[in-house]
Amino acid sequence: MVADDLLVARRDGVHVLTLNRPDRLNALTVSLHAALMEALEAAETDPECRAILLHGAGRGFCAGQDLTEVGPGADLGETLDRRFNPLIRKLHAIAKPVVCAVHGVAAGAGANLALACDIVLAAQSARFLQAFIRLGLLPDAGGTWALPRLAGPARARAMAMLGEPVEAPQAEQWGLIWRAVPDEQLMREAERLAAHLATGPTHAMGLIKRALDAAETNSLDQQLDLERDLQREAGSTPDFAEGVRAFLEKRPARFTGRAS
Ligand code: T3D
Repeated sequence: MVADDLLVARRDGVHVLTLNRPDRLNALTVSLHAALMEALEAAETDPECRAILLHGAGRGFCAGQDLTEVGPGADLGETLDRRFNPLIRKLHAIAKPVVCAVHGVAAGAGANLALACDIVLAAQSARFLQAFIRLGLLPDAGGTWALPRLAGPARARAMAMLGEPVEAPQAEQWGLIWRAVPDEQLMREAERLAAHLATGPTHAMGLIKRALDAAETNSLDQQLDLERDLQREAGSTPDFAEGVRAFLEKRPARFTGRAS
């Protein structure tokens, strides 16, 4: 593994992960995949880590799969099975909020990597590009799942079939991302947001992720039952007790993020 492909900084409860192959627009290699997965697993198990911030070094977020590592004859299904799919599953399963800060271009699986994060901020000049069709491919890394859910089926089809860039303000308007912010404010905003999330009731945030993901396939009845079960769990945390106490005492809550 080339360790410098991914920079990891830990501060104030936040693990900041920086994709660091700027000369290749942070395209994902086998080595970068391994480093990213390792860093996410470390963040997941570190009790001090209460939020993750993902972004890219250089002039763009990520150009997707490194195309020098795949080519005609390669079994693309295997690359997905071994690398992209576990990565996307991990981002959904990790019981901590993941913020993504996108600047420049997020292309191919790089765009869908961003869309798998919980809260996506983008610089106003950033663009999201389902570049796959230019290669004769369909969106992967969860793209065909996320795009219709976030932006709606009509936009998903056009994005996938035309492969045209979607500018960040448009992405915000469509609901693909949380917010587009002035370029010079992106990292400050993303760090502020991650730091804020890191002081929140972390266990409840993990439960929110579970509930919202399950809602994609559950009936209303199933979802109501799930909310009951998860709310019972949230209601047994010290953070719920603290939240109520803080409300009654008219002061900000001091959450620990702990489950018990
Ligand atoms: O199983 C599987 O593996 C299938 C999985 C597929 C997942 C995918 O992600 S498929 C989609 C892969 N990504 C792309 O098709 C995007 C390719 N890149 C581009 O179309 C353009 O680079 C961008 C539109 C993203 C940005 O354009 P621009 O003009 O701002 O930058 P550039 O000059 O094209 O790129 C800068 C350098 O990065 C350049 O290298 P050079 O010429 O300076 O030596 C370029 O070759 C390199 N680069 C950019 N993207 C990739 C890349 N190198 C390898 N792989 C890339 N994906």
